[in-house]
Amino acid sequence: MTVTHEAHPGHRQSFLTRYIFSQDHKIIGLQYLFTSLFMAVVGGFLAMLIRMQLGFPTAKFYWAQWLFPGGFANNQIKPDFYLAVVTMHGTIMIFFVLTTALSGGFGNFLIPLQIGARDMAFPFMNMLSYWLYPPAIVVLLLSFFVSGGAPNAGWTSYPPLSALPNAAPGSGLGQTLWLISLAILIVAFLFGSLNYITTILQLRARGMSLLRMPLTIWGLLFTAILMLLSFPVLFAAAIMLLFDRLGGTSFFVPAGLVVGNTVIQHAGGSPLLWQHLFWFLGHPEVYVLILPPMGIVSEVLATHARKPIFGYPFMVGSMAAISFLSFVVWGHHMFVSGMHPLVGMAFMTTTLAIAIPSAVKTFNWLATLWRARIRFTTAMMFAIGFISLFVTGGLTGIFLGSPAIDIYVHDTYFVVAHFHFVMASAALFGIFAGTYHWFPKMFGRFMNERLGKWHFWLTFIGIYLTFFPMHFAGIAGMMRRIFSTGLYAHLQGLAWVNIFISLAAFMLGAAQLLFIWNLFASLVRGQRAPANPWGATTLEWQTSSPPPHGNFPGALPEVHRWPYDYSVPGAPEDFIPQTVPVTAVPAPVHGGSGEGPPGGKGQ
Ligand code: HEM
Ligand SMILES: [Cu+2]
Repeated sequence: MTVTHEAHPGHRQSFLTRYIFSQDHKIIGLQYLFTSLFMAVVGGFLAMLIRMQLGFPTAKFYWAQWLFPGGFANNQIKPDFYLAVVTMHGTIMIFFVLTTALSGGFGNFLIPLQIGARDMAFPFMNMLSYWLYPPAIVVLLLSFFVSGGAPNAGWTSYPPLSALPNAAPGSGLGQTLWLISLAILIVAFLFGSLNYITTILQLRARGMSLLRMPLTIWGLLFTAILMLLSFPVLFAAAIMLLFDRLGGTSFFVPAGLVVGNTVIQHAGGSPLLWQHLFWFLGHPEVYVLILPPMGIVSEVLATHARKPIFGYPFMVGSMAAISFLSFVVWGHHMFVSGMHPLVGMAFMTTTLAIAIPSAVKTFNWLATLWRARIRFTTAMMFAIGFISLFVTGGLTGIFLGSPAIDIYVHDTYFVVAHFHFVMASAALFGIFAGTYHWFPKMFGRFMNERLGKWHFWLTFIGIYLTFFPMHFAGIAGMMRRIFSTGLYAHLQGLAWVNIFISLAAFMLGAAQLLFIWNLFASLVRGQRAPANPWGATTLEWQTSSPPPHGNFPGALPEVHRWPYDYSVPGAPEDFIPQTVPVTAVPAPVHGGSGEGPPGGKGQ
């Protein structure tokens, strides 16, 4: 801890304030990352349970019954417990793994380092943000152990299943805990996003103009804005639903609803209102999961291709366009809810418009790779893999965005295939690319590249083998959230497809153990990494690995150029750090170095 740092002078640091209740953004980032990893293991385990049931519906799983006595009967999974597992898997993966790892983990670790600040704008609030996350986890996982068990209503929690405590076993206390857990986590997200936005806008180092910011920072900034504008809507909706369940209000439950033989005492609410409120968050949320990876991948591609990112202003502009559009497309999740066809047309138009900025980004990534001297590091392979997954999943998004097709494949495995490619797997690849790339900065050691390559190929192939056949199962009519294909005549022929998918999923799951092993082994035994092992230009690589408390020893860095001066003709090395004054190296041929993104023929 060599500190000349003004941010919080003269403080003592015990183990408790240094590693547990730390206000250092780097520690908080790592806390978020490791907690997310723990939740990824839980969520991944639930995915394996799902695939066990769908692939081998008649097999008996003795150990699983031992683990979840209430969820199994005669060593076979109970239908309502299956629904609970699907619900918890989706909820955990989206909110407790991807959102927390990307914004909480990478956002915290990278923002101050990449913009040249000592810490976040509000370090105490940052600590509070992290420390709301474990209680949210405890409340969520508690639902497995209360009477009725975990919620059955899916990660989307549609009423009336989520509103009437007697609708299904998990609609009782389990659903209440789900809502409380989400409400706690949303407060954590709001603390975080306020911090990220303020820090990026206010604490940039001298010379770090907006258009000299690394694309990772742009991705995290847009994400934080989306979170700040959309999560309060889910927060409000969750509180309203809690009132419906506990306080006798009727926001979401219609009048005259009959369950069994009883008329439910509710007056005049609308289940559709929940769908609108949920998806007003839900769609931006999937961009919350994909914008940071878009930034991370851009950065990893440029660094390991030793080339400037192609079309930097268009990369920023397309992120802005995607962010804006994400607020006006939510109706594409509700095409079959009885909406007027004209409204459906409007939502279709906005939805398909997203293809334009997405294609701009894809072409720019490919152009960055074009004729590059690519270094095939593990980080680079995951970044390239991201492009593949994003395109594969994005293409089916164009199908689903058209009501005529969506009405047919809605709520089938076609949708499950779509979102596992474009959101789940792509975002995961962003996390992997970022982890292999920044691990040396976080811990001063490399991850093992050999294991990394194995991890990449098994994961990449595993994902295609697992999720691609789901398209066909969906077109053949296999409904999502269905507990067994054996129950319906028209699905009998799909048994072998599901066996295939399950075996692939087990391989995919096992491959992640390689990653976990690599991660922890490298922490203690990894080869030592220097300050700037990849020859990268951005500020975090200009300080030691790991960076000291306060990030930069001595004065804060000063920024003189954009972040992508790779292979500048005439320069002594194939990269020029952002801190190097423009006059210190020959003027680049493509002009513009130091003036933000170059236009001109170099691009
Ligand atoms: C090993 C990797 C994974 C496998 C094998 C897997 C498998 C599955 C399966 C079979 C379903 C049930 C689909 C249904 O019946 O509707 C499902 C649902 C879901 N998965 Fe995954 N998944 C994996 C990873 C992920 C990840 C990383 C995410 C992160 C976003 C994710 C998000 C979801 C969501 C949101 C649902 C919907 C839950 C619901 O219907 O409420 N999955 N997954
Ligand atoms: Cu959407």
